[in-house]
Amino acid sequence: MDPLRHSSVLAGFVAPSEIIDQLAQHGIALFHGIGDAASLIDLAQTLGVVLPHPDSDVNGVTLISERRESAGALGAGFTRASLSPHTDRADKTVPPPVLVNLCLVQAGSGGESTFVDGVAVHRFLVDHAPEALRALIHPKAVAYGKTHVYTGPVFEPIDGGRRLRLRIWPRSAGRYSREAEEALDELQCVIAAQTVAVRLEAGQGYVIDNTRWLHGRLAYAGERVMLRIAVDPHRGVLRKAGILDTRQGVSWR
Ligand SMILES: O=C(O)CCC(=O)C(=O)O
Ligand SMILES: [Fe+2]
Repeated sequence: MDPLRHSSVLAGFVAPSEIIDQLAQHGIALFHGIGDAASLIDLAQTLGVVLPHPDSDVNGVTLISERRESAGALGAGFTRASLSPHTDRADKTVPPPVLVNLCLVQAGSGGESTFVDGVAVHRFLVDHAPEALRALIHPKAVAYGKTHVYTGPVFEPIDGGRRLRLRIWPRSAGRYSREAEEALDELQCVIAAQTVAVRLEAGQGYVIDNTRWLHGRLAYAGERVMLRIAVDPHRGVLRKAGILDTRQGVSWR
């Protein structure tokens, strides 16, 4: 699928009141008009229940800026390096269904946010690399995590195959089956081809269905501050936006 298919949704920033409709159509919404953490919390609470995160403050807000110089084993979180498109907390039994990210300070150069529609990646693999997809859908395709290890598929078809749950982490953070390892080159090519970069300015941000869309950022120079809140959406929002109802492990449909 042509990544430009999403160019309209990824080119336009909507008001916070329009986010749920955008999510319903695309599984992603870029927004503008949020100036601080308190307003971001308000927005997150209209969408659902704020989820705690090991890196967040007591309100569930994680401040993303340069905290260390070099990338650790898990990639480039909290550095100025690029972060490849990924699923947040892919090692969890239930990764956060929705992410709300706001740009507070944009870098002088670089720092663009990157997005990849997992549905488009999946469709491409179905059409052009079915064997790679088979390996990635296998119940033992990948193991992520150190203490609570997730072992399972990278692409998880659910709801009778009509919906997908993605779990994609930086390559070095997973241990893969031999077949899945072989499929990763193909997967990374497709992800690269489908990646769209968007420069957010202060006060702009995005809401994504973390089970469908991958997100990342390009490397940057200078100061840059993002805020992130993970959300378990209210049922009404799930229904309207078509996001997976992870509380039951299946979608609402
Ligand atoms: O810096 C960003 O824009 C996103 C960071 C991110 O996705 C993460 O740390 O998981
Ligand atoms: Fe992330």
